[in-house]
Amino acid sequence: AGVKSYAAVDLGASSGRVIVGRVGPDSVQLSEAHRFPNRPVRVPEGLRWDVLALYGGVLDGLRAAGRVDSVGVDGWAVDYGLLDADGALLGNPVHYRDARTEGVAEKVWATVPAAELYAATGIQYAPFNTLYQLTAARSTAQFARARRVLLVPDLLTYWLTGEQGTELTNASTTQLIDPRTRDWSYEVAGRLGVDLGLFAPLRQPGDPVGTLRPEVLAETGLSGPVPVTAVGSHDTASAVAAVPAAAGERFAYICTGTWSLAGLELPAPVLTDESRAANFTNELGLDGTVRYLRNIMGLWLLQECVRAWGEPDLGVLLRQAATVPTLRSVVDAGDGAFLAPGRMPERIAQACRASGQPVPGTRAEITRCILDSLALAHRRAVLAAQRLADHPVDVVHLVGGGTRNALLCQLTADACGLPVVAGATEAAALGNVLVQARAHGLVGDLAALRRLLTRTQPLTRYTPRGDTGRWRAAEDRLGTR
Ligand code: ADP
Ligand code: LRH
Repeated sequence: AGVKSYAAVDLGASSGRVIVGRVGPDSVQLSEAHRFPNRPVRVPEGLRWDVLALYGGVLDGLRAAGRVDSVGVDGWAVDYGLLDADGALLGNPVHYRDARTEGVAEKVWATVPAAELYAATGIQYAPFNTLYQLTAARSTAQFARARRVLLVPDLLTYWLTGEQGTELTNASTTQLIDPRTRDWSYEVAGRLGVDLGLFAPLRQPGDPVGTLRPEVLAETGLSGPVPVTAVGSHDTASAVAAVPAAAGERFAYICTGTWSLAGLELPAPVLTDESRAANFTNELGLDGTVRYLRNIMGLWLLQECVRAWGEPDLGVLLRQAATVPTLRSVVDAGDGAFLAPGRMPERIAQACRASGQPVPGTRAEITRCILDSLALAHRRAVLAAQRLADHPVDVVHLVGGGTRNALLCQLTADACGLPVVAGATEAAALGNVLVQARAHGLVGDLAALRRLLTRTQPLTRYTPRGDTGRWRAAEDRLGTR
């Protein structure tokens, strides 16, 4: 009794999924209705998302999910589709790993210096921030016809409901939002000639969006009305909402999937120049919180190697990697040089050679190098965030697909010298579901939501082993300390 069902559409860079969450006063249960690959496609004009295939996957997922009380959509950040005056999509959304933004930031900084941009938006430099993508797009014929910009989760929400909006947590990744006012940065947009009228009005997680269109009901076999609710539509915002932190716990989090997003939840942004130099970002979270974090290349490094090797079994690979000695060689997993797809094993070997370390030869050695490097980057980010925000922590929460990698969890505990609590694996979907449940009156504030998680979610604890001195020495080897 009192149990309701919510469908979370969660679009990750490596797969999309529709997950049904059943939420009661003292229970949360997730079940996967459908998972589908998210395969970018390279066409002559560059790297594109196959957004129609993703939408097809969403419809299949809703059909498999069956009757639900509401639907919410989250996905990866920064990317968008352009609509013409009729509301029709103008071409496939450009992938954030596409090369079109090379050298664009420097042009933007000639008008608004990087330091001013950071002070105004709190967003770290990444070549793919929406601001730089829009700047790169400006001279194209496609952009000339564009009347609307919809971020990817907002685009799918539009197709499901016919309603257009710009959800705030994901809007913060455009680098056009002021994290203090949590509204558009009219000044930055004005100075850079960005037409904010291209964006649909802002909406907040928990806002009602509308209902599934009749055509969507017909295609999925659902009977209406089915409400659609805005969630933290940035997948990382939803994932951080689902960090199972205990009341009063001083915690850092790391969302480990295609990316590792490592940092803190803060009540206010940190906009100092030191923070900018350390490349920390201030993305917006639920209920007035700030996600103060650093982007680390993440399991992308491993995904790309596995792809290059013809998709060998991941479990076997990780077991072999566990037998390779720790910290033989490490690369800087924060290095933007690893952003583009292709030839990853060679690029990793080359980085080890260039820094005078043993060159990993076997697949197991390369895998181990990646996991050690990720753990080391996690350590750097967790230490730096505490210092820059003057916010000490006692525990690190790991969430996302990487929690299924026990070696990575243990190495992260070892490197940070802190206990690691791993879970939930599908954190973004969980946060998505719980924000919908909350909008429908089933859960209280963020703290209540997390209390529910600590009581109901399976968590695994990792205790740090040995001496963090070895990890400090590895940082020195890389020159990244
Ligand atoms: P995203 O949301 O960015 O698509 P996920 O959070 O789904 O990413 O995480 C995907 C990653 O999780 C994969 O790259 C892989 O390294 C890891 N992973 C998935 N399944 C397993 C598994 N069975 N064992 C170890 N690692 C896994
Ligand atoms: C993770 C993520 C991350 C962004 C990146 C583009 O899926 O949303 O938070 O920085 O994709």
